[in-house]
Amino acid sequence: MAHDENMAVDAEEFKAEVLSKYPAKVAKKRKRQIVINQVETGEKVPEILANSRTIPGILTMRGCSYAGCKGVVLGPTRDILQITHGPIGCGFYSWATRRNQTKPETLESPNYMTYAMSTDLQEDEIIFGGEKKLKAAIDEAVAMFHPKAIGIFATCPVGLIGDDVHAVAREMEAKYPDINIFGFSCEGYKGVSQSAGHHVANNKVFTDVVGLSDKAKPGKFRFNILGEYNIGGDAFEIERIAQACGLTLHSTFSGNSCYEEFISAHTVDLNTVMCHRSINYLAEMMEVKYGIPWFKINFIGADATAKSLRKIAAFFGDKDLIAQTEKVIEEEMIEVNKVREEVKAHCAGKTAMLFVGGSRAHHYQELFDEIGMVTLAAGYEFAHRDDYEGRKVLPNIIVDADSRNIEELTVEKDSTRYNARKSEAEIEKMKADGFTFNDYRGMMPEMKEKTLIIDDLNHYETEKLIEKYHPDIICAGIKEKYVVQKQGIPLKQLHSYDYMGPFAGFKGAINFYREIDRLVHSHVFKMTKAPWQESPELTASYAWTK
Ligand code: CFM
Repeated sequence: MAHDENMAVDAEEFKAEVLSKYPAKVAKKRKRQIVINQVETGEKVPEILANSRTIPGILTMRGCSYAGCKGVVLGPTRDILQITHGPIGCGFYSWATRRNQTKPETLESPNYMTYAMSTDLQEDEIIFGGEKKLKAAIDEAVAMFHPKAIGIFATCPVGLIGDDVHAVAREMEAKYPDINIFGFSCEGYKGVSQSAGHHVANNKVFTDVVGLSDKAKPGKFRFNILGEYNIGGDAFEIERIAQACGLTLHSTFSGNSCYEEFISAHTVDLNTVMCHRSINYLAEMMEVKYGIPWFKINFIGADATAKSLRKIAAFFGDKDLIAQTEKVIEEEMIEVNKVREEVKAHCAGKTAMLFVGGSRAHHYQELFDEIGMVTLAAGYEFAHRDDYEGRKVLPNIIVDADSRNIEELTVEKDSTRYNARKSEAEIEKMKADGFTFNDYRGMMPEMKEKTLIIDDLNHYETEKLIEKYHPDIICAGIKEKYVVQKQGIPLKQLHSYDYMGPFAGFKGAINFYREIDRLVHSHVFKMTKAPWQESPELTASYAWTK
């Protein structure tokens, strides 16, 4: 269906119809989570209810706090040995499914990402306590690998039975003084989604890891990328581009990363933030303690990549760096433009919907834009209001009990190592010239009027969206994939990228254009028929009536 027809489906009508099927209390809450976009002067957009508890009984797309901490923020680090303290399922299902990749320096360099390490808690430990088993697991891990660092991740039952992962970490660190051992209180039930786990992870990495070594990597223009997790090789492509421009990427949190890079990450002159949701805390805390400025960048989309590179070069303000950056962009864009035009000719006017995590539902709209496709609806699973409406709403966000559950650290200037990378006068001058720091505009100001923005989408609403709008493609995750495809619409996983990648940077954009071209022109999805559609055999009723 062409996008004009799609747009003709009235968003208000859609919303009213969906809400009419809910019980009154549920409808009252969902009403604030389903918003019709409108952008007024000063990028003012409607308020959305976000980061609040999922209503019981609704099939949410969300994950848990443990997933956000262990799976997301720490998971992609290859040489922090990570032990899941909990039942085996938690460790197993967070093992390699996200497709985050890594490249150890040598064949002998440690890489624990290929292992799923867990204390495999059983009923016995649930009753009598699991700390002994955790200590034994650490002994075993040290005997086998002698790692530089060990992270312990608490799961739901560990919190419920009261095992103290921090006390165990302290005790085992005393036993093995050359190993940095730290625990994360990321019990799955903390907060309302994986977002809580991001915060827990940020806090611990900040207090127990960053700042332990002042050994800086050599280089003139040294920076970190926070919130890039090397799914499908994204970080490799970004590293390639950064190097070509003449930048020194000190550490990425945490795609293709290692412990040594984390402990000295405070030695750089700039923090750039890719996924604002998962790691803005670390950027803020590093600025307060060490004086490192930060701003938001985005390497999803070729134009966004070019814009981000230009901003980084402008920050350092070096003539040669700026010239080299322009040269790289010019060279890379030749192939990008060629493929873009070719794909755009087939895809322009087609429609997409994106419902992903806490940043990709926004970032990937850039890529669709570049090939002329229209985003009809989008939403995050677990982002906060600032990711939708922009950081300008931060002072107005009400902190509820679920968020208060997560520790908010009080951070102060480091007495010896604080060093403002730019003077206040320099920063003010840059701002006057239009440069922004500590920024994120959010998703809504960049979306079209009347598009639907839906927080914490569920299965029922997904089916309704398909029925009403017939999008040409939906981007979401594995839990949605087959429900959508069985209805004849292709679904691209934007968490794991299915079996592909990279999608970041210039080469990634080319990969994405081609993949979307293939998907929206494949008829196979429309040919699938569920068996009961062709020969209904069984009918059932929940109630016996005479
Ligand atoms: Fe950030 Fe992510 Fe995302 Fe995220 Fe995630 Fe992910 Fe995601 Mo899946 S850190 S918020 S918790 S960009 S795992 S790499 S794809 S939901 S949109």
